Amino acid sequence: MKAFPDAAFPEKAATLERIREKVLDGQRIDAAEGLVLYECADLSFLGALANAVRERKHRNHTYFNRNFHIEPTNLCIYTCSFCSYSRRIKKREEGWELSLEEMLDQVKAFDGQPVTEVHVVGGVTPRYDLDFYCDFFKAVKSHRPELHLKALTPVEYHYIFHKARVSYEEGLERVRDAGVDSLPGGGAEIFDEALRDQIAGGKCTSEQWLRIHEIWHGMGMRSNATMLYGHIEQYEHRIDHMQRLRELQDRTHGFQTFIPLKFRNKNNEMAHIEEVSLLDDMKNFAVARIFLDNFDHLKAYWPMLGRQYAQLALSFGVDDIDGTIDDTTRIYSMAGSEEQRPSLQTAELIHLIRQVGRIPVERDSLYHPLHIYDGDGPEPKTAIFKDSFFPLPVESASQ
Ligand code: V47
Ligand code: SF4
Repeated sequence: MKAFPDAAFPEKAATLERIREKVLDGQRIDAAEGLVLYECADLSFLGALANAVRERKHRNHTYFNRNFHIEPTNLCIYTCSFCSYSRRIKKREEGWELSLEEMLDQVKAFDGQPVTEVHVVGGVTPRYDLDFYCDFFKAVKSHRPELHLKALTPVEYHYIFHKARVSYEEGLERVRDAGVDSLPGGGAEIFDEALRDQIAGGKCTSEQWLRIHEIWHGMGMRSNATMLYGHIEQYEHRIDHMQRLRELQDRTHGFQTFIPLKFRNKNNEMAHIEEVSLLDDMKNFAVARIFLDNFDHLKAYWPMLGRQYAQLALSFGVDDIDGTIDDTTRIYSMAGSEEQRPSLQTAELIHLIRQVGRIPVERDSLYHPLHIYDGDGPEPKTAIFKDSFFPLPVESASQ
């Protein structure tokens, strides 16, 4: 990646100073300035600026939740070259494809445990259609109505709506009525059309991904957004990706959190591409925090990054490290993550956050605080009253 030429040092310093003043003043930076941050700013500058933005929004609070995943199948009609998880339909014997009852059994396995969210994501297979998923969502809700259902990405929705010959609007209304509470951020990969074709050809386009989220937000619903980075893209593609998200967020305000996902290179067709360094990961979090001024939250997904790197990310703009997971996802262990059986007890998550001087806040899936662990002990200290159930105010959350 290009570095700023030495001869231009005074110009570089002046540009960075201008960006710093803008950001501290609460002004938005543009795409060219975002690129300058990637290309020229050193890590200490980025960390300090991103942390200032993060602390303005959330002070010292750091969010986590209690969740688990269901991955209904790893069979997939698509062949994304970064994917270590999917098995082609042709190699059916190497994959799994759960029945509705088996999926429901996975939900029931958490009966009596204080989880608040189930995240459903997997491959795209002809066996699962709109009716199948709606029946599953209804079954989950009738079994455990309060469990937040964060389910399926525009990749799956585009496919099942097309097959059912319904519009995005009608399809999304049907899944909402069946019980889906929010959409996870997956399937975004990288929006640049040429690159997307190269690494994720055939699945929903960038425009379709954004359109499905826009319609969902228009229904008053919330979703997340991801970006797969550290493969064949350049910094300008990352900025382009975040700019498209920022523009949509200006119109809808429906995204809750941005989750950069580091490309992991084991067991996939892109295994020859070296993974980016930890420094690039931290730089990426920081630039995202500074650039995406209209996103409330920035998440470091610890099963992908590893728990110590997730801790470090809390100094580079991150305010959320996702959840307990309980060893229910395979996507990252199959791609080479150090976290081979990702699972953390609530006490461990609290310890991870406290160890780096932050205050753990257990949240629900819409970022309402459930418990604030602002004492020293294992129990929450500040009580949250259910009848004043509101998110900690952004930009002025109290410590
Ligand atoms: O879209 C697949 C990524 C995503 C690899 O919304 C890979 O809270 C890196 O979106 N290296 C699915 N990444 C997971 C996802 C997600 C995860 C956690 C939280 C949320 C949320 C969403 O996983 C895919 C793809 O971008 N992925 N293979 C790989 N080898
Ligand atoms: Fe299928 Fe998703 Fe893997 Fe692509 S990333 S091959 S859509 S499971």
